[in-house]
Amino acid sequence: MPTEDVGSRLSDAELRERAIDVLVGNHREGYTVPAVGLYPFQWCWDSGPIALGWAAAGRWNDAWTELTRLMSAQWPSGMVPHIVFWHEDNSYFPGPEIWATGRTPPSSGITQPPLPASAAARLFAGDPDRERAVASLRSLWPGLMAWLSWIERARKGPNGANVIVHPWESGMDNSPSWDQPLSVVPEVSNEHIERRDVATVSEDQRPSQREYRQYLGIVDALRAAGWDTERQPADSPFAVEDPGFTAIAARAAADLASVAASAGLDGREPARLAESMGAGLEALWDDALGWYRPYDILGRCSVGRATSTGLVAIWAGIPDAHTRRMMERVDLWSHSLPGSIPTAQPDDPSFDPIRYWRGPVWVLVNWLVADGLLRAGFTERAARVRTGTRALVEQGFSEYYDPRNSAGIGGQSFSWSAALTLDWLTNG
Ligand code: 9WN
Repeated sequence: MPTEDVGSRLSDAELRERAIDVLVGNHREGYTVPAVGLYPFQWCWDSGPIALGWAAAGRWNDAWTELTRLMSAQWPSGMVPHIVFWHEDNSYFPGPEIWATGRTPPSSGITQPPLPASAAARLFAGDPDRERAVASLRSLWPGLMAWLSWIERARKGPNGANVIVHPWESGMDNSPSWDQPLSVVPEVSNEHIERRDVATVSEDQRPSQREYRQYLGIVDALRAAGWDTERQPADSPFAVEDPGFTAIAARAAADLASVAASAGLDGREPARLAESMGAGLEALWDDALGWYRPYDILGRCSVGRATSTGLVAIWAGIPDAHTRRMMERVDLWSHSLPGSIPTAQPDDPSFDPIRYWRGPVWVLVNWLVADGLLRAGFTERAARVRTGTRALVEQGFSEYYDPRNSAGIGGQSFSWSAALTLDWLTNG
């Protein structure tokens, strides 16, 4: 992200200062909220990028603490919840009383992609204090491994890819990829739901009311089944093998395997998991479409078109031919949509340039794709994604951006947009 990029208005130092201000503003005791007001708790996969942001800011203790705090909410099965309700705050719905998981600390009862495991490996490799690095990784290791083993054990689908039991588990909540499996999900039984998100963000940028009622319908079903994290794919009316989740799990396992030996740990089990999850991911490749597609277990078919959940497979390390085919399609999109990578296919009827995961550009998706491209040697393409992302974040660290005009929309002062900018500014 060099300063001389065409269209750059802010210097690296100014951008850096602004990004640190966002993280500082969102920092709580030992963890960082994604956005004040909109998301007032600790979110699972957000903690990964946020930890990298603290490290890039030179605040290594905060970086490690972000991860240890999250992992301290892990369930006995190994599942790491997608939200940890560290304190009371009624500005978010559904809160702990709806989840009613009976856990201390109160948490949701579903997970999110295990990006924090990759963050732990990155912190370990970069921390200048080697003693702290070894001690921190060694103390996180059993929990991280238990999480990945639980994913392999309790969330392996018929194709060998990883199963999500709620769209929230993908992190890409209202992606058009979930439309078909969600179409048969019953809505929540009670009449009234108290959405708070629309108090902060315009309704046309958020999931629809019907989707929300179905999200809560799934929560109802899982709660009624007693939050048994060993059998959620059977308990949920929504069970889908997700390429994005699988890619992040496979890369997490590979990242842990790659640092194990230097911390005196055994890398054989994470290496085995990486191979198994990577094979599951490849099983989701759709050669006719030229994209990775989710598989709906209940409907017994592949679903969705070209969306971000298939594209982030690049982060895992995939065959070059698959990367090339997906990026050729992305190139076509960028003729009409200059604001970098939209999260859904622009010529699909489901595309909506401002509605959350149905079109807008997200910094995390760009970061995952750019990193995967760089590691696979697609240097020029990776640089293009970064340059496009810089132009966006210079306007402010929004939750997402309209790909037609690059306007920052959704929540503002959003943690991972700031954190990943810091990571790019610091680590190139
Ligand atoms: C539900 C916190 C989270 C992200 C998700 C994003 C959004 C929550 C919501 O915010 O989801 O988990 O209430 O919409 O979709 O990726 O982790 O930033």
